[in-house]
Amino acid sequence: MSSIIEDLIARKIFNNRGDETIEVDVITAGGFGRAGAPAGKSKGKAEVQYYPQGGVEAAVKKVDDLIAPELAGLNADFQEEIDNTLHEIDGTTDFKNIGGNTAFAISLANAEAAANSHGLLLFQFLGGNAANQMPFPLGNCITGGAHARGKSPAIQEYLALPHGAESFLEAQTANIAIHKKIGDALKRKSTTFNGGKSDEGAWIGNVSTDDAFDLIAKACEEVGNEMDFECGFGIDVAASNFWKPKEEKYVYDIDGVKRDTAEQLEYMISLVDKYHLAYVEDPFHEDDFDSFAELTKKTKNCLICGDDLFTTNTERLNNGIKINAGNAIIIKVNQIGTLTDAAETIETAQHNGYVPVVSHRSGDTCDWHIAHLAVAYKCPVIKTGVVEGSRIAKLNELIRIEHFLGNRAKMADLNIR
Ligand code: 2PG
Ligand code: MG
Repeated sequence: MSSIIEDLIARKIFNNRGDETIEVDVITAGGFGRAGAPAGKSKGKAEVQYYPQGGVEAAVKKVDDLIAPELAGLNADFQEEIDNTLHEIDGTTDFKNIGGNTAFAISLANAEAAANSHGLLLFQFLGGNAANQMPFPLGNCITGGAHARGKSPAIQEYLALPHGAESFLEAQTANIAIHKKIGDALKRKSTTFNGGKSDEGAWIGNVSTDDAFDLIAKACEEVGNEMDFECGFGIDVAASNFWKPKEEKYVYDIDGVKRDTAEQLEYMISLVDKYHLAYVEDPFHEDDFDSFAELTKKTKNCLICGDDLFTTNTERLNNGIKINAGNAIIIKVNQIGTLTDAAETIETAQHNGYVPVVSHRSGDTCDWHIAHLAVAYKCPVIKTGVVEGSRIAKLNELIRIEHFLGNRAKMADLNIR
């Protein structure tokens, strides 16, 4: 039995922000897996707790003293059993005791160890022979909000989505060209632009919200013409971060504008119309399911995606499904803790016609597992930046998967034309 777990080894490493994070190795009789946990900066309040009291060091100790002895002897092939055991050891609903990031690292390392024990790549092990569909890369080009320092748009991310591409490599090539063009345009536009980028590798420009829209719209159009396929784009508004509950207004500081809920809805509709947006994430604060439903009803050919709204949580997703709040969901495994939980959310989404968008975190490592999850679980979109080491690790892994699949690889169906 080559998948029997022999040991778990945990350590403290660092993410791209220089913050401490946990990495876990799972060693089976015939294989090995390793995963490092990411971290969000604009977090949803319904996310699980990342670490127990005492932080990463306490988490490492819990793996050594508590979790490794429990998991040793179990079969890594049975992911659900491993993940259920993590829930049992923790005993809370939000991984307060062992930490959601501890669970994440163990869960992903376990899946990889199982795959490796069978001599398979992770996407093959999880998705079987049917896993041959490549996701479209949704790549952050201009940043604002909680991801920028200094003056910048309130909207957190302006994201390229080259949905006319015929291969992943072609799509990522387009995103790189769009990102480069925007950098050049920012340099021409502003004498104070110094090439600064966010943790995710997106440009930080001291530009108005409208200017940022015009910059990405123009770059996408030019690259679309050059490459001869459609390059759309969208936004992650991350609206919880600039919703002021006392005033009940969304505050767009850089533009000197405040919008109440009705005005925010009208504004989002006008943006979708004006720029033919293909994607809008978190346009309202994380508890406003009703406005999500309104926007979904009033727009066409656009993914209305919940991130902080759903936090990869099946229960929250089901609340949304009841009233058609959104038609897409961000999947961040560390929002919920384990692979089994995230897979259940993906299944619920797909069953109800929601598009699952697998995503990185702004604080991340060179861990590449989400590339495999996107292919294994047939997620049509992956949101993982355009450039920067932690992003490139995942994007290049997708290029490798596509290469490995050869002529069996095909792009996902994404009907947002
Ligand atoms: C988001 C993410 C990733 P964070 O809001 O979608 O871009 O940011 O990881 O900071 O939550
Ligand atoms: Mg988001």
